[in-house]
Amino acid sequence: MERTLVLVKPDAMQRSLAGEILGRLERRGLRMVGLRLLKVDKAMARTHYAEHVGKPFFNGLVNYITACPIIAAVFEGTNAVAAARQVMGSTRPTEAAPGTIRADFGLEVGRNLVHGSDSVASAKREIGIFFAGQRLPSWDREVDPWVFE
Ligand code: D4T
Repeated sequence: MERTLVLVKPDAMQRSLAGEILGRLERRGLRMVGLRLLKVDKAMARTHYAEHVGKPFFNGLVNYITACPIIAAVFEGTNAVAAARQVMGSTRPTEAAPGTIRADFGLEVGRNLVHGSDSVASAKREIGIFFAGQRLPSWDREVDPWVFE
């Protein structure tokens, strides 16, 4: 069982696609274990995108991710890191497979709607940034929602 960090980025928020995006991940079978609406500040953006410091698109990336409130979510499931990225499609929307979020809703790499952690180690680091100090609930104890005790 893995966990991965998902961001619904500003372009998706402004286009009212948050429900669509979270719904696609849910329907795949991934379970939500963390959910936050927040406005990312510059410091948080630089920490999250530390691997891209110095790249030509870095400043644009920071301005983009801090543009308006976004949703940060943690999804859990079998191979959650790969499964979430599969639902999202390739980073460049024009290279993403049809049926993926990025292919279905985007064209520009700088407006690619979503973020998904690229490894279990990245997920751990990124969940630490967006859910610092928060205890995420567990789904270990299954409860049938149709049975009332
Ligand atoms: P994120 O991190 O946003 O999920 O994207 P990926 O994991 O799929 O891709 P990435 O780390 O390589 O890129 C991070 C972020 O930078 C934007 N970007 C990327 C850009 O604006 N121009 C570029 O040339 C590249 C490579 C898009 C995603």
